[in-house]
Amino acid sequence: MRLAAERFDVLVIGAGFAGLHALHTLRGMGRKVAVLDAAADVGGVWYWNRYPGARCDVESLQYSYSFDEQLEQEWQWSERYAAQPEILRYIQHVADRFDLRRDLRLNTRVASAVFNEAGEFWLLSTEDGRQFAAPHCIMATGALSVPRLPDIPGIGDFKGAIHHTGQWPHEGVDFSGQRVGVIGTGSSGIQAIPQLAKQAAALTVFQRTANFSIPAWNRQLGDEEQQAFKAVYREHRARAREVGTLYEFSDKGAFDVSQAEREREFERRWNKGGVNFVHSFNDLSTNKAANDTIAEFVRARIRRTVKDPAVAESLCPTDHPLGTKRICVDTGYFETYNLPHVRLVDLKKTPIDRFESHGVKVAGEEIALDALVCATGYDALTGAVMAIDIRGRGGLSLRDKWAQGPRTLLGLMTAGFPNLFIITGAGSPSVLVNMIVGIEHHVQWITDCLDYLQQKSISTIEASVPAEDRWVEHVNAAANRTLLPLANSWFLGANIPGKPRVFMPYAAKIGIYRRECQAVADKGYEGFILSTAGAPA
Ligand code: NA7
Repeated sequence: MRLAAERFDVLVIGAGFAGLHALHTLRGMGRKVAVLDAAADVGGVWYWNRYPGARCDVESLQYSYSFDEQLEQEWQWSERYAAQPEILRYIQHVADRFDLRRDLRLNTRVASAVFNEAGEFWLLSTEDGRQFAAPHCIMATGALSVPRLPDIPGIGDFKGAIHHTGQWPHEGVDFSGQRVGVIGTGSSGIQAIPQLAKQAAALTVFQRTANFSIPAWNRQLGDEEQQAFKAVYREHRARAREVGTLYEFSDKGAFDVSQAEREREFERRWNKGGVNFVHSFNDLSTNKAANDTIAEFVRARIRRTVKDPAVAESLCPTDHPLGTKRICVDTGYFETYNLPHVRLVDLKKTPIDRFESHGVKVAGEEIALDALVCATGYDALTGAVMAIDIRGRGGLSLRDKWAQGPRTLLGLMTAGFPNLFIITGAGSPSVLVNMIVGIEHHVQWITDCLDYLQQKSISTIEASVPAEDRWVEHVNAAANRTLLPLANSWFLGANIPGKPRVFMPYAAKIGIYRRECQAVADKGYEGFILSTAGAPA
């Protein structure tokens, strides 16, 4: 059979942290790889998310690759939490340092991926009509990479500029003198709002759900502090493989201590800043009464910070336990509402009637706007995988298979789709842990697996249905042991109308998950069907 397609050993879709690491590792194994990405450069979400204030909420020294000790030592981070331009520079540096660019196919959007059963290869077709073929395909498409615009009546009539935080113009946007509206108060909105308020003449925030946010207390990273961390980088990395991000984990429950002691602990951690706050006690994510204590601490902080009591009340989250929507980390978010030109519209009290050509109508009032920022989030975890028309055995469509929610084995593969691997997808810890730790683990597992297949002359590997069913149940059970399913969050797909409500990430510690993945591999990929060329699966 003659193929017009370019042929490779492995195709990787996505040139973010996951795709580049997969390329580097596979190249080291002597595989011929191409990495396809719709963007014009590497970086994944860090390529697209250029909104003012975009910053990682995992500390820089941890939000970085661990696979190369020299890279780890030589790269200098400037801040405790790196801003988007610095993270993008880092990943561009990695691409250059390891000469990865020659295997990238940028400006290449994959439209379909079809498994050819007779030839046992994946055939990828791009939107501009090119084709690529390889026996193995890795989805490094990101968990938060398909932006979602709100479907609000009349929004198409609005004549001002509309910008989604996840598709920000590369040249930046000057809002000076403008009346700006922001929809969305998740991580992106909470980071962008204080920055937008610095420029806009008037800023109106349209809030559907009030969110918990912890101050970052971001600062410059001193040389000494950085060197001290780097001196024991191996120990830090080993620990991160167990726990994801290095927080101060408590061995006490919230009610093991007196109320005064509890408050002191919250206070101490609040003053240090960041997500560490959420780990003040070991039962905050499982015991609602314990969670109420930390939630009330944050609400008291909001009331203390925001001068207008009615605005403060609207900003106090009351409809979900703290941490059940992704916790936000901010710089001056709540303080922004004390500025005279910043207004909060609480959509729970006054919903948007409709957009009009020059603004928006809310409970009969017209609010004039020159520009609108949509910080309205993503079709999380499954969006990017399902954006591609993926066909497995017998022409089975992944979109059909996942119509009632994603089904995977270990988050890494899905039954009926041989040799198709997913990095940090649904059914793996994914967005619940430091993404780079998750990515490095998945790349290791997948590349070890490819090595094994080659050694044993196995041509296809795929999840078996019973093992997949057991894993889906296991993932559900893990979520149900926590408070996580209590919020209408994107973890559950609740932000997308019509998306089935299934808790998608695996809520166990990454150390536990790693051992589960390793045990499967050690038992010759138990739960997977392995077959040799031509043999029926
Ligand atoms: P998120 O966390 O999904 O936040 C989106 C926000 O937009 C959230 O406040 C939503 O309210 C709001 N939203 C979405 N649609 C609407 C409509 N139609 N009307 C009003 N408000 C709406 O996305 P982010 O980009 O902030 O963060 C995503 C992750 O990226 C973040 O956790 C980091 O990991 C990086 P809702 O809560 O659904 O009521």
